[in-house]
Amino acid sequence: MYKDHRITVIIPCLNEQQGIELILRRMPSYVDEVIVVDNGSTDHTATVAAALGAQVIREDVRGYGRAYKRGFAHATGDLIVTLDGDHSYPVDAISYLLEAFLHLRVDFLNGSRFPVRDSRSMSFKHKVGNLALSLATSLLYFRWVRDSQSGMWVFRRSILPLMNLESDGMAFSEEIKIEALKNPRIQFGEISILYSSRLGEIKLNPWRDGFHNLWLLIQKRFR
Ligand SMILES: Nc1nc2c(ncn2[C@@H]2O[C@H](COP(=O)(O)OP(=O)(O)O)[C@@H](O)[C@H]2O)c(=O)[nH]1
Ligand SMILES: [Mg+2]
Repeated sequence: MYKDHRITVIIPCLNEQQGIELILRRMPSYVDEVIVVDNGSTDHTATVAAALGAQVIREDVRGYGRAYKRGFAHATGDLIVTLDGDHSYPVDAISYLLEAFLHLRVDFLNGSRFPVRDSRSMSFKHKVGNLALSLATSLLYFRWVRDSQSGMWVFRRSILPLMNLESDGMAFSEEIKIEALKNPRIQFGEISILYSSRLGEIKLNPWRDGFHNLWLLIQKRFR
């Protein structure tokens, strides 16, 4: 419990045995529930996560968005915190995010990786892609968003029924933010977090996922 709120942390993982171990070892004790959604990792992700106290849920259909939707269905906390299993997002900043979330009285708080402080954490290509997609989101939805592709968010579980989450892949990250941004019943906020280099192998395909995400932004806007 964090200040009377039950906390669920959800982590989608595909072959992240190194990262998930570090994350779970650093998980703050006030977190009530940690859900790792595994899509058939072929390494020791599932056993490591279970041994370190996470609830491991198996999702058979591949995909980042698919994994999150499965995790959401199992979550019981009042507030949900998300992050990647690659140890690139700051586990130590969960209390900072929760504190900001409560202080700002928002329903959805996005952790922005910008400005990037550790230049090794994001390649030039990824930086340009992330900023271009964030700019496109801002222009299409008339709302300034610094990092539409961030994987670390805090939100009230009670807003889930207000959002229409269709994407099963990497575009899920921007979709959930768009759904939060454009809904007048959901207060959206964003604060900066420290992003660092990932452990293990990247699952994102920059060109394919980048253009797919741009297409989704446009489609959702004009539908
Ligand atoms: N369960 C599950 N997790 C996935 C899948 N694809 C990616 N992930 C996880 O989602 C997170 C984000 O992927 P990552 O490769 O770090 O992409 P990036 O952070 O956008 O560069 C990582 O924890 C991955 O292990 C998938 O198909 N299923
Ligand atoms: Mg990552």
